[in-house]
Amino acid sequence: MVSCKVEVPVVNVKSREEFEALIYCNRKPAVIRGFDLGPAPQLWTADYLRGACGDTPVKVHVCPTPKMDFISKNFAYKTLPFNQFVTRASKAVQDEFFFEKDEKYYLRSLGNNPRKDVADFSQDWPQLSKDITLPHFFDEANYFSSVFRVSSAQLQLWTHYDVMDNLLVQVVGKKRAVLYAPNEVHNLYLEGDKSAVLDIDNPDVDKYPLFSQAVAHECLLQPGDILFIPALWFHNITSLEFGVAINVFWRHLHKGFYDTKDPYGNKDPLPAQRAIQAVERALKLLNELPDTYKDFYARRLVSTIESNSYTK
Ligand SMILES: O=C(O)CCC(=O)C(=O)O
Repeated sequence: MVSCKVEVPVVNVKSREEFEALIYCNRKPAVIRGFDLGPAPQLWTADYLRGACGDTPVKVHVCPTPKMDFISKNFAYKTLPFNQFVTRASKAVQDEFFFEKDEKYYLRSLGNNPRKDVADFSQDWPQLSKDITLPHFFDEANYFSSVFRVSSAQLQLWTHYDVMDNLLVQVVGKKRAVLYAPNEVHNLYLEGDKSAVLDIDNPDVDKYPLFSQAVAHECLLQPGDILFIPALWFHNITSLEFGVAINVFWRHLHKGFYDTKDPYGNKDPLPAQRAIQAVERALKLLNELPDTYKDFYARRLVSTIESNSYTK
């Protein structure tokens, strides 16, 4: 089976009203082009970033290979002064390194107290936030977080979903984004919120035979572009160049559905968490039975779920 690709549409949007009418109502990814972000895309060179933020310590992911994997955790967290981190992330070969000369670096900003606080770009990075107008195409009461991301060229972030709507504002550098619709979940070999298929362009077909059936929605983000990633859409992101981005997350569901202890904003809605736990308990119970019974009742459960109207 040859995998199928769809291009993510590029839409000219300048206001919340246009976003709602042309994009949000479809609940599908779209690239927004033409929104005025202010001077940041021109201003934020590596030099400027170093000068503006100095040696503030930042905790970053350091990965010996370009494909960063949260399942096998093939990276380490290291703390570096921001200016040194930017120097390393903006070049391909390092003089000083942790693992390999061509290791990759990635910053995903956290709140002041990473266990409790969510990332808020304008509060946490005031030296930079004056340079950019972020799109707030939603009611302020639903705002959740804004995350600052800086990446080495070639770094590829594992395929995952988030539970909130998200505008990924690509400020510096080109980026490739590949997205899969929520109803592809059975083709993606999930472990939690992450797909086990790391190499999406050259997947191991023996291990992941269904993966090629997943329709990939693909786009190439230019500096200044904004990608709308609806909640539950899987995304795999590759920085093609040294990249700086900010994403803005907001709640799409009623506040009461979200886990209040979730500084990253990626915990499943509370009813879904309970449903997942109930299935895990059911599987443990089936383990008490001999294999043939276990197999029969597991299939019966699958057939109950499949015959349920939700999955139609
Ligand atoms: O662009 C990136 O570095 C990652 C974006 C991402 O994973 C997200 O928006 O959830």
